[in-house]
Amino acid sequence: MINQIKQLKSKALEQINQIKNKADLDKVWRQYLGRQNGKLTKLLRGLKDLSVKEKPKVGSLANQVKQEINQAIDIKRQELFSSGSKVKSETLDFTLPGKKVELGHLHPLTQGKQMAADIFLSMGFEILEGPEFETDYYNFEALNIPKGHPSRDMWDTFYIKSKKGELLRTHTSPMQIRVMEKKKPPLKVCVIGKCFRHEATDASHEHTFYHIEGFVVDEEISVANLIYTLKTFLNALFKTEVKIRVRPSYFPFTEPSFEVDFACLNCGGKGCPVCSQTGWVEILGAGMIHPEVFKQAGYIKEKYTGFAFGIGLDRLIMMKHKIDDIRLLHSSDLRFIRQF
Ligand code: FA5
Repeated sequence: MINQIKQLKSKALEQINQIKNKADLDKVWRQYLGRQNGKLTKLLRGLKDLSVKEKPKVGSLANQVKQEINQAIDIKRQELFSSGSKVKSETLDFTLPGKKVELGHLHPLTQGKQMAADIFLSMGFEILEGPEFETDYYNFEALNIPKGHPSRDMWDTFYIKSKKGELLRTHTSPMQIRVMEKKKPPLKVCVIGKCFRHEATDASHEHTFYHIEGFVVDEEISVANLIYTLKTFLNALFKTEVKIRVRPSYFPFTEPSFEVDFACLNCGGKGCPVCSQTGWVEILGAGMIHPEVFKQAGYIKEKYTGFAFGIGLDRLIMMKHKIDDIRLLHSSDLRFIRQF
């Protein structure tokens, strides 16, 4: 039996050596080591009939040969599939066309940010961004919104448990104080940045959105300057005379305060989910800067006047592109984004 095993080994190794393709390699493996009819497998099955003395000797030789055949097959397989292989089925066709690399483009909100910045720059504004991670002081207190003030509910946000009471800013208005603390008038500032709110989202409300804050501080600034600035900006952005309406409103940091609505371009004023069936979409809050805000910033009493506004950029972009749900803007859905 020992001779039989040795002969089988040399035959198998010789066969493996001459193999040129994978199919033959599999065939040889089945021929010698196959579970049913493999030649070596069958020999191993006969071990049980040997004497107790012969069994260990023959058994260990047979196992050693099995390993050697397996090893030779593995080496051959690597040889056949390595880069230098001449196997026809595995060669590369370098004449095939390559994979097309798609060019991306800026997200509609980024395009909107850049357009807004360009327009305000052309009107002589300085463009800033400000921190998204704010303190309670700048987001509320310094803007005449003390603890317990009912308007805090409207600007509810995401709070961080810390001694300073940090939070994700609900608007860009904190930048009014931050800038005024550092600079004296005349000021002409535009802040474009992300805001966050603890919001039940719907077609026109998101928990994360952008504000364009503008403020001008000097002597003798009036509501007329505010309305003119807003109309000039909106006409430039939409490249046409836009229809807006100005309503009296309330903000603790402006007096008087206004809200400005846009005639809904999604439904043409007929009523839809975007405009809550009213035909109008609120796009910004504005007003004359409250004396209390000037006081917090350390400005001389009654020397300066100024206006401020906070525009919802996402809603502007919705109007510009007739987008019927604000949530699409942050959805990362390429089918949506590729349209712009
Ligand atoms: C403010 O945040 C004030 N800071 C605006 C302001 C600035 C007033 C300066 C006076 C002076 P308001 O909460 O209304 O105001 O938000 C301003 C605009 O942001 C809204 O008119 C709307 O266009 C947009 N906006 C508000 N909440 C959301 C929301 N959840 N999702 C999308 N846009 C929103």
